[in-house]
Amino acid sequence: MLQTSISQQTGFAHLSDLPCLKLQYGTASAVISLYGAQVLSYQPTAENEVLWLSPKAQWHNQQAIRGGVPLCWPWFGPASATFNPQNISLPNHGLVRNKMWQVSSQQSSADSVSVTLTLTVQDLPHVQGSTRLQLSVTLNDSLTLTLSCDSVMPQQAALHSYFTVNNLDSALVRPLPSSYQDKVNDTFVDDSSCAATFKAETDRIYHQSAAQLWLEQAEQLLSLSQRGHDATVVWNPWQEKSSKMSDLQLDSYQQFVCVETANLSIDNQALTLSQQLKRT
Ligand code: TA6
Repeated sequence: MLQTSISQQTGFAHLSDLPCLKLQYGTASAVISLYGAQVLSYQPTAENEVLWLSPKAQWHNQQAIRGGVPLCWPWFGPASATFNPQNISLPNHGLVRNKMWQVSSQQSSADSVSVTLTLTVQDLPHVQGSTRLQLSVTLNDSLTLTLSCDSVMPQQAALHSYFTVNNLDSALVRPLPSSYQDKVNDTFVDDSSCAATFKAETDRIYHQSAAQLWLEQAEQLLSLSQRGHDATVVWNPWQEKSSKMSDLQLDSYQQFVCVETANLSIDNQALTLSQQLKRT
């Protein structure tokens, strides 16, 4: 009989006082921090970690945890005027990475284990009243994260996933569109390779990306399926940026790449954004 469980645990890695949930489905496991509703670990089999957590990640003082799958909502990057009509000081990547979420439901079956976390936000800078955001996480032979908000309003979102890489030089993300927005050089680039490699600071938005992507490395392949997106963001800070980030070590850039499932439209819309991860 397949062993399945959902259990509360205090602490993960060096974050020893962090309230978490642990999901187990046979040999697969995942750990989710209630702070930020942030998946911090996904192991399809024991000791086979898919996600990357900075050894210098912190969760006190309202800091967002560096690693796992941070949730960016209701805006991505700096808040544009749509989200900041009063032009006040607002954090990068929205308001929910440093909030304590509630567990609203959980279920275990022979098919999967899943949990739903919920956060109610009062008075967003651009929308008065209360808005409810949900993250559902389902574990079986893959891990699926779904971020949803039923409110029809301007909202962006991203599942800002940090993936462990064993050899950055061989890491490759494809298939990607043949052009991208280069945020490092503030320009648009045509790239017939339709792939992202990591040879320098990389910060790219690929608009209208495909539903099925692959993160390829020398000896392993990760399937990344996405739904409800209109873009994929690919990021690696490289050495200089890493050196300026207090929650990264100098060599951290060599250990991860971010491949982010995003919805960057600012139209009035409800949100359902999913990323499914599977080692193949
Ligand atoms: O997704 C890429 C990016 O927008 C980069 O520009 C960089 O800012 C990164 O996210 C990390 O942002 P954070 O606010 O988590 O430091």
